[in-house]
Amino acid sequence: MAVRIAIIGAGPSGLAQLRSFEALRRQGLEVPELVCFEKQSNWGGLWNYTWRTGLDEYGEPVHGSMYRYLWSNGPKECLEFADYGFEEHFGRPIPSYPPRAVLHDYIMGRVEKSGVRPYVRFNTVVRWVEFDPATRTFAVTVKDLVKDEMRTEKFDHVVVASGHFSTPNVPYFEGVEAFPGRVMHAHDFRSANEFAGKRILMVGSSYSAEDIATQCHKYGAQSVTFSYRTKPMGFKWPEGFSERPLLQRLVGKVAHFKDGTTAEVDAIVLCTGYQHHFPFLPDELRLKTNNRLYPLGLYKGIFWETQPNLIYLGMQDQFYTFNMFDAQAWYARDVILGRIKLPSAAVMSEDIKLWRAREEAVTNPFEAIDFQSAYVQDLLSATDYPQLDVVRVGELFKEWELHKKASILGYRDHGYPSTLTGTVAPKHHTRWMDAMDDSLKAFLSVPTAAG
Ligand code: FAD
Ligand code: NA7
Repeated sequence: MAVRIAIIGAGPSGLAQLRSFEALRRQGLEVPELVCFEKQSNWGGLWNYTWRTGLDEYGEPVHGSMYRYLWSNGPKECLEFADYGFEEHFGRPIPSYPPRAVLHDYIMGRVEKSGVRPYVRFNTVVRWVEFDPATRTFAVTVKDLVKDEMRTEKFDHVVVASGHFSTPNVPYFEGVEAFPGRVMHAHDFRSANEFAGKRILMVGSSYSAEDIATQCHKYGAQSVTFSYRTKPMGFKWPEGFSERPLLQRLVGKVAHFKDGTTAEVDAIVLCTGYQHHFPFLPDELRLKTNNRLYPLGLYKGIFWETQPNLIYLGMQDQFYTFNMFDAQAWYARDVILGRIKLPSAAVMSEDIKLWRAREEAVTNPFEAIDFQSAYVQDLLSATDYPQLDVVRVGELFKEWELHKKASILGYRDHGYPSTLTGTVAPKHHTRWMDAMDDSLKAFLSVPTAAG
């Protein structure tokens, strides 16, 4: 019987896994049987924007956390696939910080051309996975949401590519239940328009807080008050922004902070991160971690230590995204095919400890970038994934950090060279702060002489 592989999720990570096998099939090699289960009606994962929040049309939790007017928060040159560049996809160089629809088009372009769509069973949610030590197979129970039918199938390997920025982490703050305005988590944020003219409190001090706040500012929010638990972000914020220590309680519309200061606010957005949430996995197979660069329990950040036929993709905190998922998927593919042999349990355990110690020694964002660059390079050096200049990508990430530090509203106006072609990205026709239309058409339109 052919080896069967279940892939859970058709976002960038799951698609990387499909693409990795397709690359071999194109070389005329035999590959295992692939079945990718995707609960949404289309692929793209978080990049497949949905207006829905809460539950979807089938009563399933909505996966999407992306919002309207979302623009890439890192240079596209840092996430470029080594086997499918932006210039190849768009037929010309494009600016470095595309809006969501443009990145979505790019991700989709590669898989549409690969012809892997028939492997994906859409509208099919994975409900449960169980490992049988006697047969060394996984029983995967899924629900076809359209037919409203459950069924169970056997697989030799399971690839968990279900993402980890979807199930919100929602802390409680005293008095929040009586707050007389909108309270939401970033997961449910869709449109900045509703906050025009409002005074917003953002709890959290990471990417979501920074990006949702600057976006609300762009679309007319009156003021933004951030509340941090560990440390402030420290960017040069525009007028009307302030950073305060942790929120202690709410009294009516007034927020009280740890330093004794207060602020009256009209709405609250909890930018307090996400949970690694796998309701379809039993305890002995389930990754339990916070959002970090090197979660424990995964050899090479991929293989479940106690049952390596269970594979996790994209579970790390992410500087690198699409090309890191590729690096992981190519490595996982080669292990599945026996091209790479996994070492003994003791060696795997030691290796995990070493990487974790390296991660724990990281003290600043530059070192964090170096750490993830080293991790990606380690994976790439073992497979035939096309040449990716990880050293250069790392340098670009550092330039990006400096550009953010210099101007949090202006960093997206910079252009960087592609590490594949060397072409420096052209400037966008409109500064990010003035670019209100985030459509693919507007982004790719050639500016008029007047424009
Ligand atoms: P996801 O994209 O989350 O895809 C997981 C897929 O699994 C989904 O399609 C989901 O429907 C499916 N799934 C989940 N559970 C099940 C189940 N039980 N059964 C079947 N299917 C299931 N990255 C960047 O590179 N640049 C950015 O600008 C950027 N911005 C971001 C902004 C936001 C608000 C967020 C939340 C993330 C952002 N990211 C960004 C990071 C993002 O994590 C990655 O770009 C990428 O989407 C991760 O891919 P993934 O396939 O691992 O997970
Ligand atoms: P992150 O990057 O995981 O950050 C979560 C933030 O939430 C971080 O600042 C945390 O503070 C904060 N947090 C978590 N729990 C609490 C509580 N209980 N109280 C106060 N603050 C809290 O998630 P993001 O959503 O910002 O980013 C996720 C992805 O979305 C990212 O890849 C982006 O590209 C888009 P801490 O620093 O731990 O004290």
